Amino acid sequence: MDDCLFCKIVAGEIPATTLHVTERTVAFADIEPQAPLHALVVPRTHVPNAAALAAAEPDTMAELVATAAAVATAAGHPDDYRLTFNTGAGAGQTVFHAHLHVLAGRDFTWPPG
Ligand code: DGP
Repeated sequence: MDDCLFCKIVAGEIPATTLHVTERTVAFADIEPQAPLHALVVPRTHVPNAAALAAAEPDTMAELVATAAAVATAAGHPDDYRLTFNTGAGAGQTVFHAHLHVLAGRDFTWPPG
């Protein structure tokens, strides 16, 4: 998609700190980290949110979660990390290309803010 920030990162047109790549996913460091590890895992194809990804490409959704686990493990957090999909502006989604937040390296509270 021409005007999508994360499509441009996937294409290498906007720089990002890449952490892990697979056939269908790219993981890179979040520009506004909320934890010592804060990565975003995105599908290479443009879909607006997690539900759309699960409907269109269920295998890619599974790969997204596997990539998130690999990123957390590589950062030294194989057992304790938080995965988050913000879906919709009211839930805090600001970039409308599906992305999985991977957060680790500090204690987390529940419920989230
Ligand atoms: P969300 O609010 O769930 O849509 O998350 C979007 C995330 O994207 C947010 O944590 C900040 C991050 N972000 C925004 N712009 C950029 C950017 O240009 N580069 C990187 N690496 N992350 C970005």
